[in-house]
Amino acid sequence: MIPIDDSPIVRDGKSLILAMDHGLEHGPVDFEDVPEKLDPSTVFETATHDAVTTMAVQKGIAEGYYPSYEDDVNLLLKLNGTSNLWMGEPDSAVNCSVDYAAELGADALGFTVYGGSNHEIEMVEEFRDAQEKGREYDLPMVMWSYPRGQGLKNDTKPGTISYATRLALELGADIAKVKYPGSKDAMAHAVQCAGDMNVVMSGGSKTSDYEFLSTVEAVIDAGATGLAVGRNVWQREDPTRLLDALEKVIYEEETADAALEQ
Ligand code: FBP
Repeated sequence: MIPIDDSPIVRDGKSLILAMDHGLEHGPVDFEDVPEKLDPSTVFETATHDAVTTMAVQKGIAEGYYPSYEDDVNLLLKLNGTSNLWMGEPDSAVNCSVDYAAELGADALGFTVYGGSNHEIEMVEEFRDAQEKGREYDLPMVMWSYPRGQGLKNDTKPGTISYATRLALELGADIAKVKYPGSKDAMAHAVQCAGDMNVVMSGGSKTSDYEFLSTVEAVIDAGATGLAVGRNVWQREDPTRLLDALEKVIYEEETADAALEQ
């Protein structure tokens, strides 16, 4: 872990990572109700909101679209990814080098590790190479720490998520991105297991404004430092309204009720 409070992807100790790697991870299905969002520029526009500290994309999207937004958006380059077409044990192909991420203007790196998968050993070795190379560029490393595979059917049990944050700390991540373990207490334990490392919650599939903001409120109360969110923002008709509310809940630590009233 390196000090990241001065990193552009951190604002007042918190982060809101806008994720848009779903076209690879899930396929076009996530865009069925919002076909206009198939154009990555529309999501880069959303990422210019002050609440967003960085946008997470894969290499191809960065190459094609980031040059138009480099003055207004901080780039988090996701170095590995898998499509939903892959039917094997959870794994994630490294598709971008750290050198190339830096060349594209990355402010941070992202890497998925599926702890518990049959491929855990190789994934951790690949993470090692990326993490150590990232240090040469002073680029913070965000680990998508997602235990899954083999016997791990429920990947959001409290013990699993606490293990996910601890695993990220031990392997040298600077921010762990984990799923919500179902309660504020369970999230607080996961945060405790991460020591001084930042922990952010992964957004998940779209829910109502109130339900989502209430979960974010609980996560911030639990000591987490923000969110990495995709669908709950850009699948909305008005992402700006939700980002206005998220800004209040995350950075001003307001309640979901208060944030929605304004
Ligand atoms: P969402 O907020 O839409 O869940 O996005 C966060 C994210 O981690 C994306 O970066 C990624 O594409 C997706 O979730 C992967 O989720 P899963 O592997 O659970 O399908």
